[in-house]
Amino acid sequence: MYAFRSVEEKWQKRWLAEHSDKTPELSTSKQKCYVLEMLPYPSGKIHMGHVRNYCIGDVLARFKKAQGYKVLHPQGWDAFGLPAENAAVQNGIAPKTWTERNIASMKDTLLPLGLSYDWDREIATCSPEYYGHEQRFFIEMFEKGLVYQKESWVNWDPVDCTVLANEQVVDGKGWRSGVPVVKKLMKHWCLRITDYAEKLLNNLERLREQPGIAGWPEKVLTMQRNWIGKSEGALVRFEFVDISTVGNDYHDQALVVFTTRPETLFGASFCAVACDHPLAAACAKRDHELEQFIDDCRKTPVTESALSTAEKQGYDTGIRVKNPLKPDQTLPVFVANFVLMEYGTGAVFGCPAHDERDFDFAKKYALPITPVIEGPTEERLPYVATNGKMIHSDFLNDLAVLEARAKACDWVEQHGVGHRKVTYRLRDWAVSRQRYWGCPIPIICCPKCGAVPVQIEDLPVVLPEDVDFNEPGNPLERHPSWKHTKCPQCESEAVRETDTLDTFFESSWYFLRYCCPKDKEPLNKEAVEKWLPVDFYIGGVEHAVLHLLYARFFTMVLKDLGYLSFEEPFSTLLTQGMVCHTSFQDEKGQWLYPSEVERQNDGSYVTTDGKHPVMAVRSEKMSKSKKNIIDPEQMVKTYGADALRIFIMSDTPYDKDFDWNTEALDGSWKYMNKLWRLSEIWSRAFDFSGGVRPSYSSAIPSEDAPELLKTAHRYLKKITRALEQFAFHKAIAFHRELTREIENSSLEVLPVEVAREVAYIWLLTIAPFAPHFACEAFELMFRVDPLGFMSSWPLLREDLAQEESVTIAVQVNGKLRGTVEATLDVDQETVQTAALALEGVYKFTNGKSVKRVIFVPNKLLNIVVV
Ligand code: ANZ
Ligand code: ZN
Repeated sequence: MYAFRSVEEKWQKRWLAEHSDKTPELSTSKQKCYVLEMLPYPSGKIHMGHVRNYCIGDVLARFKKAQGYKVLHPQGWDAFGLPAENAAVQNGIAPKTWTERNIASMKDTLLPLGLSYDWDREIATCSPEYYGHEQRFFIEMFEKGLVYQKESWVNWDPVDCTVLANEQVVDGKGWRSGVPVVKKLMKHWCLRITDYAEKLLNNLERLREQPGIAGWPEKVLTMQRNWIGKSEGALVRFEFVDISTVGNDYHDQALVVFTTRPETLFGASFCAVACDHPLAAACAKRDHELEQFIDDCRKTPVTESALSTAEKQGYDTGIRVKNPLKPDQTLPVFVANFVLMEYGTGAVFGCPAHDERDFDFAKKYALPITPVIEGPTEERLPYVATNGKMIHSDFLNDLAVLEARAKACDWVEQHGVGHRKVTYRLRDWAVSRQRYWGCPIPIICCPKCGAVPVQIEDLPVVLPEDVDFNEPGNPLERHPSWKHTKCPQCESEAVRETDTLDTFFESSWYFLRYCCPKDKEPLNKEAVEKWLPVDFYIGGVEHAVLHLLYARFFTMVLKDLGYLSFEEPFSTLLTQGMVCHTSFQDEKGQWLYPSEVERQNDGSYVTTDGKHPVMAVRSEKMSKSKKNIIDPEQMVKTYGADALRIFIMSDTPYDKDFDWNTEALDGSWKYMNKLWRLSEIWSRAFDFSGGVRPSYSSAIPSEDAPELLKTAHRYLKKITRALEQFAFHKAIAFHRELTREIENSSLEVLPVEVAREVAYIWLLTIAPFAPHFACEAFELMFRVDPLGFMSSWPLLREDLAQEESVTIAVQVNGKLRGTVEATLDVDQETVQTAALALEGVYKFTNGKSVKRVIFVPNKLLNIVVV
């Protein structure tokens, strides 16, 4: 039996003691490879999702290192955040102590996995040595006008007592607390991410796949694009019919709306403003009922997705405006709950015939519905498509929609009633949190000078440790001395800002700090320029907009502040799928841990004491609440790290959801045993002491090469290609095939030189997945210290790797039209693609539709067309 416990411990000790994973010096950025997994929040325990994430990163890091790249592969802790504070409230442990304890225990479960991190570069974002630098960035952004303070309605989480970014509101509920969010007026600090909207959008093009760079998944690019939400349209002025009805509290002669459909102006039948619009506020002063209506609106959720499903509500202010294109038409102005203050101008005109929402609204409030686009006759209203020609629209009549749009824009511009305008859905980033366990915002509020940044030499503004959590709210507010200080400008008594930064601030630049984790300066430009961009960034798709957009924005800002010279921090993004497991419930609907459940012969489940039936509910993402979790620590103890690593990378492509199955893990454990047995047999059969690296049998011409040598090179080629395409599951499947071939070959006839080469390939191709085993077996077979050899990849002899080839006849409707050369056992898809590209075949299939394809493996492909 393979003694994985002692083997894994032995090599982990040596790797640590000898700093095997120390980052090499980089003289140029040639042949560098920066592999990074998203840094974890130190919740206390590693879960299987982490394991999957880190295994992907580790296999890539080890593979690239073996290929001769200089690899940076760091790890750290996203250590600020609410749970630490909650623990302080519930258990009386100081957030710092709680966090440090969790980091220590998580590291204890990470180390046994044999991950090749350079721990010398470890970062914990809650240490002043880290966050002091971001306070400096904050000040520099403040000085550049990228930071401002604003009073506005915010999303307030009543349980966590904190402001949430729009992104942190999911279906109208706080992303952590899960309770409905309310609106609250508050002063807070914002970052002008909207200044970078255009660049954030345009650069997405560069993140697409390019030769040699896999790029970002299309779905993530789309999510970012939608999040930025660029809309091209126009601002249009609607003059008030009677300015005296508006009163003195509103200072414009007109209501300005944003529209993407100015061509529909002739179909306008009302205008509407958001409940926070100044016009609404002005009217509410004189109209108590409206005031009540506005109050009710504020209680309803503020996100767009929540609004799109909420019942449309409006209140007629009594104010009338003129349609600029049709001056005798007057339109009522409503306050409506579906208009967002933060988008466009917070005011719209409604065209019910061509917009769902406006249509519903018009029906409800009995407003006219005038079609201005003639769609296909069978189309009913509202007709939202844009094909068709304009009707009932004066000078726009008979034009196509897009032509009419341009003409309407020209018209409003020429008549001084509006102009073209681009709007973004993206909002500025509200970074203030009324929380203790975060990076203090380095601002001092002076009664004379206002908000004044802390002097750079006074940084870091250190979070005090002597705080109490016996009352709700922010303990920094109540601290007896911390916030009292002097104004750096006029020396008056002043107070510190007690808000701390959103924790996304820390994760927006940590990947840069890994290049120079101990530097006195925030960033060492030379080091950062050499290592960045991150070549492979690996994490969950749940970060597609939040973290990844902020990190891109931060990089652009740091470029503009002179810290670096590139804009995009991550070249290739790998988003891993979730780790799922069956969830179990007993008769009473209580969730049960998999360890409390036993499977019976007939496939049904009972509790382990056999007394109660159990229902297997479904396979879903492992989560504490459903108890469908498997503890990685336990799995490593029972099966070993290598078996777990191989298992979690097997069968399922890395970006697809993975179904946990402990029996299959047992299969990986058996594979480890098989590998070990084979190593022992070989070490007895051959004496490789004459040298380690194979001489690459240059002496053996390919005709004379033994079959097993050819097989080994064939698999080396396949495994290398699979790894390069992140098809980790295929790489493992190929290795299993290679092992089978080796088992089935007779050792007596194998010359030692050939055996050496086969063994070398066999061990090194599994090493990224099972590094402990690879070291142990290498030592056993080659009788040398393996450490130096683990960072090498076997040299491929192309001539030996040639697959046996076949000629496949290609027919169209049964007539021979060409042939395709391919490797033995090639799949149908490959042949078909090649066949359809043949000129002789194209001639007979072009313009026809393929009815059926008949494929006889290794022989024939017949395409039937009509
Ligand atoms: C008139 C119109 C007629 C519109 C029509 C649509 C269809 P996107 O494309 O998502 O940018 N709008 C503008 N500001 C708004 C706000 N603050 N809150 C809610 N809705 C707002 O959407 C732009 C359209 O959304 C604009 O074009 C406006 O309605 C509405 F047949 O103007 B439209
Ligand atoms: Zn002052």
